[in-house]
Amino acid sequence: MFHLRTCAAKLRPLTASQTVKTFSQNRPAAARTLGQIRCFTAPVAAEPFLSGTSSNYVEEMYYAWLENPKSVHKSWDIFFRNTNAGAPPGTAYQSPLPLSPGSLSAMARAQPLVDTQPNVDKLVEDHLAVQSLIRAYQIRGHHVAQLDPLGILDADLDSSVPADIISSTDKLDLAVFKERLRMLTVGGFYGLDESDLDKVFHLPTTTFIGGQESALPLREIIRRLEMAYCQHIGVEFMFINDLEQCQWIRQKFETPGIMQFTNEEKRTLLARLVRSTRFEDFLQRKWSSEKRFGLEGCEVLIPALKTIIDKSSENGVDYVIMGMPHRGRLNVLANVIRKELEQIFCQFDSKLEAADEGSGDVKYHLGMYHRRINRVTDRNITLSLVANPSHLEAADPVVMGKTKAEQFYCGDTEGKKVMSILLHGDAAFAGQGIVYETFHLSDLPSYTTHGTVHVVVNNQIGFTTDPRMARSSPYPTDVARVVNAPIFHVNSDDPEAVMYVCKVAAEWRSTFHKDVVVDLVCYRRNGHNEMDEPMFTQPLMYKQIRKQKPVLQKYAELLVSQGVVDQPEYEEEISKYDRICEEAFARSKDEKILHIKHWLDSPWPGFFTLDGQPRSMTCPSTGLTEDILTHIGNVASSVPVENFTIHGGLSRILKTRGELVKNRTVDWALAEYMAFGSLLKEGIHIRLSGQDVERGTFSHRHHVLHDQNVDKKTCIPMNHLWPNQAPYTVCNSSLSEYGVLGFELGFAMASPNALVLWEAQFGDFHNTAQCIIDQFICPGQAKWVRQNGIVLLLPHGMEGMGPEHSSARPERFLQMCNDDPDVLPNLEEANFDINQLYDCNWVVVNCSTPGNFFHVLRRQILLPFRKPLIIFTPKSLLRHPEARTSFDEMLSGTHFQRVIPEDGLAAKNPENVKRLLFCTGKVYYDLTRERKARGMEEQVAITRIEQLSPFPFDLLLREVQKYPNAELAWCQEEHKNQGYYDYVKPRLRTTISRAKPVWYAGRDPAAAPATGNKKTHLTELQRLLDTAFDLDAFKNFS
Ligand SMILES: Cc1ncc(C[n+]2csc(CCOP(=O)(O)OP(=O)(O)O)c2C)c(N)n1
Ligand SMILES: [Mg+2]
Repeated sequence: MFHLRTCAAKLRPLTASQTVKTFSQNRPAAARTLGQIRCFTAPVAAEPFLSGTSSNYVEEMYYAWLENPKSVHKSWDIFFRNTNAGAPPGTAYQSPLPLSPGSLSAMARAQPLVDTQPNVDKLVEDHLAVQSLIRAYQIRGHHVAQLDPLGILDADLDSSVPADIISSTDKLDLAVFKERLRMLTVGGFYGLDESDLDKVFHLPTTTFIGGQESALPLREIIRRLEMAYCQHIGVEFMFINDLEQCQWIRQKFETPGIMQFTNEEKRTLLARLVRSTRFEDFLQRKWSSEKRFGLEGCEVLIPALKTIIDKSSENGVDYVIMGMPHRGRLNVLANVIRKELEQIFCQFDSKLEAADEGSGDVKYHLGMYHRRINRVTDRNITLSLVANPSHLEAADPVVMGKTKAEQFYCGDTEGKKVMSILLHGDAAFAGQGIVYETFHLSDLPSYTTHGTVHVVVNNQIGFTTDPRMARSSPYPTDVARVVNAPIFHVNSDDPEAVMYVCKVAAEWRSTFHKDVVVDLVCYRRNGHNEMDEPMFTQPLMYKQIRKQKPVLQKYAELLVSQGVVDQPEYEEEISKYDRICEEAFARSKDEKILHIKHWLDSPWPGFFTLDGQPRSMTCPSTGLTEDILTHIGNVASSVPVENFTIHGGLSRILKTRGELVKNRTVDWALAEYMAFGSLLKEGIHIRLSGQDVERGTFSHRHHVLHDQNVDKKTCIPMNHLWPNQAPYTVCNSSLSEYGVLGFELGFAMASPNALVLWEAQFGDFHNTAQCIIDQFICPGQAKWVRQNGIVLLLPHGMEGMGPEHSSARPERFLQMCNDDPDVLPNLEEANFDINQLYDCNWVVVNCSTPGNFFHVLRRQILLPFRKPLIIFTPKSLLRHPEARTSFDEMLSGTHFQRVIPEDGLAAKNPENVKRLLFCTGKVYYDLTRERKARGMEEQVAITRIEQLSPFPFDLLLREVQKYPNAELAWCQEEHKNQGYYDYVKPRLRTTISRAKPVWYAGRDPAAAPATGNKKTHLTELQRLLDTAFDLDAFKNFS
């Protein structure tokens, strides 16, 4: 009631013309204006009919009237005018004029409600009831739509019909319908009567069912609503908080006769269904006992995707990046991407030899990249299917990231040229959290791809699990509601309905650049794979499926009956495609070698030689000239724009930076600046993404300056370094690791000429992105011959901060390195270090100096190939006065140091050294402090392993040989079962041909990464330092 009172009160102080202007100029401002108007003291109009649910409708009509007084029925026009003019309560309503006759033939039969002496209350209430009814269909019609081709399940897992819908659909026979109407009417929901069915009602502006008509008999209103919302399409959209978008959808589905197809379109659809169906049949005939995760039961997916692509191509898109799971993947490769059939068929040959290095992957995981002409639009189109692991939905953010990158590199700032399509299974879409995380990236400025079309192959089962046991939401697609994406559920046995929603989905994307979901409600004709027996677990469903006529047959019969095609023509289409398959099959037998390179989803033309090799096997110096270092340093310590006020604390930080530059030294933040800034100069785009990366979790970075006086006024000095420099993107991400790391990995796929970095807030948080690390980053090249140069910055270190935030879990990364701990490589080989890098699956480093961090970042790009780089980054070292590097170590000619040897007193007289301690990362500073305090600088040498993997066997052998009388020990601050020990020890032993033991100085094994007690932390640290410098510590073990 409050709502409506407000509405009525709002009417009072405005004249119609004034108000029309205010509201039509700027709708969003209306709320604010109204809020102020409510303060007027004029009494609230107390119209008897203005109550409860009616308020929304009156208000909606009121808005419509404000914009255009003619858009509402005359009676409402008068009412609003009277109310606005200050008519006392109860007198604003006047009997309207009769409707113009002949506007609709049905109306001739209709009883004119509006020209009889009005029972005002009844008249208004009936109109409101009709409006409520219309709205009920718009909101809940999809619950009644006939979505399940099998007719046994309810797509929303609920067989009841919403209480406010008068449905006469198949679910309800006429008797039930009448009873339902009676219940809703007699003193019931709407107060309408069966006799009202022939009365004519005015339609609100929020419906398009009238077409050219502005009023219809109630019977016709219900019929049209049912046609729009309760047939084979279920439209879910009324949760969208945007009137224009809702109107757009209503118009697309309500307009009478809007779903029309030309005969040509129907024939194309049939031909596409023929291909889709016969492809599956062909595979079944030839390889009946092979897993292929066929599409049977959802053959319509192929024409659906093609429709989305055709429509998007028509709207200007020329690059579509797709991600999809197992189901129907081969069919998509064959009939959407148009991979040569023989290349697909030869994959079934178990004797096929792999021509490329790596482990390869099963045929339904491989990616693909293909450029061709779209035959419908005659425009060029590039299609890329991203290779994916078995982990369902894991490829979603990767596809998004790649799409974003392709858009970025071609200057497509609105997503008009490049788009993505993601396919999903019903169980995975509902169950996997990454779907939600990916949706949350969809509208963020640095992550949006300006709309993705999602297609769900909703076969109403996941492996053997019934949806009623697999999800708590009505539909598997409910997750999409969080971003206000419209959801079009459609019965897959109605191919024309499917094509229609696909067209609308593509148009939606190109109109609003927002995500949209097409839910293909279908079935799975076979078991989960072709070997599985579905009757074990879904006996009734599968009995029905056995009876189900294939959609191709149904549609062909329909078109033959309509005279659109004739039977021989249809049969010829089938035999034509069968012949194509047979011929390709014959050719496939000639294929003896599998070139996984032919299945690359992201080729990097120009980066490699024509046969895919690196252009050299060397890496130039990663150093820079003094001028460049100084220039970057100066920009990094200044505000390079006028009239910009920064925070006082930040001024001090910049001043300190400036002093460092004057002294020709860098700290961690400055080293990173130098690396980024110099690469930008060389045309390398840099993208740093992660939670709070702009400032830096530890407040050391400050890559985005914020004006203290003007909201959202920022400055990124890194983008003010050089004329014609490459752009620098630094972006705080959503609080998701899985989604964002996947996204950045995808971004890094697009081009080798970009440094893409993801920083974890603390290193341990990477575990919520473990799937991306395990399935893509670590084995990506081995599985898919695809290189990727993504960099992971993982803050790591035991700082007494408790078990969380301490460990980036180096042991996990090291355990997944592919180098052999027991085999000493040929150290004499030319370019040993580069070859090692080329062979490894990823590079793992823990730099102890800012300078080395600078070099390794630059090396990442200067290498002639790409490998993922894992960097354990420090926390306390960011500000440690000793963790500084002089410009001298960064000048031209300098390199990344895989090992930093001892260079103090111990190195001067190596024969006197009793112990050679190896370590990595920040513990080095604890060790040198302790060594100094104990006066043991001549007895103990400390060598830092900066690049843990690939293991620097060559340099470490040199170190060991230098100190012939020293015993060897590995020292780490991490617990013994964690950190680097298990990785380093066997490799060190291999380096020295197991001639000596390698002792351990560090914390005991533990379940948690660190203690929660600061004092215990310090005690543990002291104990490990004691062991490291107690030259008798290992005597008893010898
Ligand atoms: C993350 C993950 N968990 C479990 C599996 C094992 N698995 C493979 S397919 C499948 C069922 C998928 O059902 P749905 O998403 O509905 O796709 P459908 O097979 O029905 O097309 C499961 C559980 C997997 N591949 N990935
Ligand atoms: Mg399924």
